[in-house]
Amino acid sequence: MKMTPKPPHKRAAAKYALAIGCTLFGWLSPPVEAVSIDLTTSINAGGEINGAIFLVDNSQPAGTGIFGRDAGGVFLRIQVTGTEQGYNTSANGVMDNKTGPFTRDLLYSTLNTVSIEGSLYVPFLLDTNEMNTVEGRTITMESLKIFSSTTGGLSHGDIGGLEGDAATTLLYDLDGTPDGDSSVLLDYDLIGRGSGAADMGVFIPLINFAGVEDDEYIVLYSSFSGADAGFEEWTPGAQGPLPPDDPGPNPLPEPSTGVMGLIGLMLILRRRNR
Ligand SMILES: [Ca+2]
Ligand SMILES: [Ca+2]
Ligand SMILES: [Ca+2]
Repeated sequence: MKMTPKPPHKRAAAKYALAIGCTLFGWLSPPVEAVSIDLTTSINAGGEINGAIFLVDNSQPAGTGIFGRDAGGVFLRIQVTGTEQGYNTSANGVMDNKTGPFTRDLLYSTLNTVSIEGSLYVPFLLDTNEMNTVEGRTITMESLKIFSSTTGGLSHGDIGGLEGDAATTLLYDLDGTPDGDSSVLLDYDLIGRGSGAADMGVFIPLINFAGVEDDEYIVLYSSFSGADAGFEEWTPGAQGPLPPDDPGPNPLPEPSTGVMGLIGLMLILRRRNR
């Protein structure tokens, strides 16, 4: 439908009304708090955004082909200097993906679950590769969107195309509600092993995947700022149940409640990814 442009005085009045409306809305509604998790401070750092848990991980070795081998291996590699983005697909030349066998479609049936304090989560691990300098070593994950898709080999060149594809359903959004525009700051070498060790474990509530069929694909889109050096790569995490639901053959001390108590979980993940 073609819109008839408003005369200038009506446009100004409309803008004025919009400004007043926005001000009133700002007074009446609580501000949407952006969450920024800093995983560079210690190996015990962690936090929660829109229900997902983000923790420092030190799984190793994390070299491509070894990283996450027990859980299906690397499914996405992204590499550009500055701002970079990509999502896993078996199509070539998409966004800032590195093409090749390590960027590929991922079937939902191949993913694992872990139990954290009585709730099930789908785990993913990220390994970043950055410059070994004070300024270069950090990288910020600005976006993380996880979709199901009834078709594989998607080749949209922008995130709008991916979101708008009738085959995809958004399951998780780092920038969604209730937390709003959020981010996670990472250090490629927090534990001193560079790109040979993973950097972050991400745990998405299993309930977000409700209704996804085993033969559907899972599409993980992520974008980063402050990127340099080599590629960032994603792999599924290993299967649970894990502490505190299953103490395993080498019981760990009972974790305290809350995210900080989950470091024991990461120790188990590290063991299972060797
Ligand atoms: Ca960097
Ligand atoms: Ca964001
Ligand atoms: Ca990099």
